[in-house]
Amino acid sequence: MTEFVWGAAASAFQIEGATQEDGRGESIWDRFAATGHVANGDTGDPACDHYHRWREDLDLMRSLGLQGYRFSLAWPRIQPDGRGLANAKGLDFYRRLVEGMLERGIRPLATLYHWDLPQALEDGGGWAARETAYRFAEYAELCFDVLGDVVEDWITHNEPWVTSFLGYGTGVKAPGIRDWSAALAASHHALLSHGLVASAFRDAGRAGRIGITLDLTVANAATGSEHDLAAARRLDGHHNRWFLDPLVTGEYPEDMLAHYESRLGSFDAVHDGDLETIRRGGLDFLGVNFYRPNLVRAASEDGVLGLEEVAQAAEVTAMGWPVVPAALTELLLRVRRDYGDLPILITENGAAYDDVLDGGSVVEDEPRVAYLHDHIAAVVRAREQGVDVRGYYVWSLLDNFEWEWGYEKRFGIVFVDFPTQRRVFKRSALWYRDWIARQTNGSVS
Ligand code: IFM
Repeated sequence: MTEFVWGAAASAFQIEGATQEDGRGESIWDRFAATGHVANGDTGDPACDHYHRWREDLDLMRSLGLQGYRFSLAWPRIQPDGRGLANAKGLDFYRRLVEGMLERGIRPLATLYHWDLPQALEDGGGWAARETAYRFAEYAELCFDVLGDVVEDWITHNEPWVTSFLGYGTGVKAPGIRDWSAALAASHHALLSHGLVASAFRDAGRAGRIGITLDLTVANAATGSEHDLAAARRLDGHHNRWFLDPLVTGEYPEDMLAHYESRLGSFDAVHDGDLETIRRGGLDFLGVNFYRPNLVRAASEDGVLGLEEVAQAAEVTAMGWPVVPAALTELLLRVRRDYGDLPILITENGAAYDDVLDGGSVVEDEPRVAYLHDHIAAVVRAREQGVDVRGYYVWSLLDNFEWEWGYEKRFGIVFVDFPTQRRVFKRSALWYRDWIARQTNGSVS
């Protein structure tokens, strides 16, 4: 991972479709969609039908000159019930996919968990149950055994903040549970599972690198009042430090432990040795997903965090997320200042807009071109100031299943006409292709 990699990212559930093929088991997102929690009744089928069209999609990547592709493995394809012997057909699919990348000169970056927990494990408590961390370690070994010779770079979790706090706290994402104590336990078990997997990876002397991807934010206070500043600090603690601190220093942040305990009672998910396991697992690199900063003020109504979001003076994307590229530079500098000189990959960055296929050969998406241009410039500025950023993966290659929003939100640089599955380049894909072509020898200008 010495040269800078320009790539694109996607995840299994969001693009593959074929949810009932070749022995795949049910995931929590299949169940969440089937029980009416996704806009327009959308489900994981057909998504981008990538399970059948992966060759065409890899060809698209090659034609754009992408150097890397971040994809995820669907745990329920590999262990339909989340435990026991591997389903060979599931692993074969990913083996073919990775070999296809290598044949096209595209470097694979594999994520082991991007939110599609086997439903059978959820039935046993999901991430709120400690057992799931051990099942995850078992699943990871199956993946390493079969793909370890062709994949060098591994990510254990994508956005454990979302897995735990949105999946088990606010319940807006699968499995849709609203129990903050369960969410806290889930966050710990996700981190523990990272520690177990990364330590085992190194102890076994496996070749390659292993890290985790966090969705980090810049938490700003709406005013300079003591209460609002404290609210911003809490959001930073909740969203960023709760994950970064144990991974880097082996401790949860004291202020957040005290805060959660004051609101939720004792936090007893942590067993002796867990924090050392998490720290020892450590990071060969840190994956950073960045979309937007948050502006908050203190609010007593929110039972747990005691804060609320305030609108920012910035343009917004189709998700309503403010566009503030300078915050990405600020975030990267902050990570280096507080956590040291970690190799960093920007494993996701991008924006949803209401793109329209109007019969032309290219879908015009100037706002996305501007978003990518300005955020890449923000990464370049951080690099110029010494942050060790080694790659950038645009989210996302294709329009896809945007979780509880279904197919309504389009993040792709390639438009997908879902009824026909036709792929059409957006202007941003061509802009990104040209940007990559202008970078020579892996350098970033
Ligand atoms: O689509 C998601 C992705 O799965 C995880 N990070 C944020 C993206 C946009 O919401």
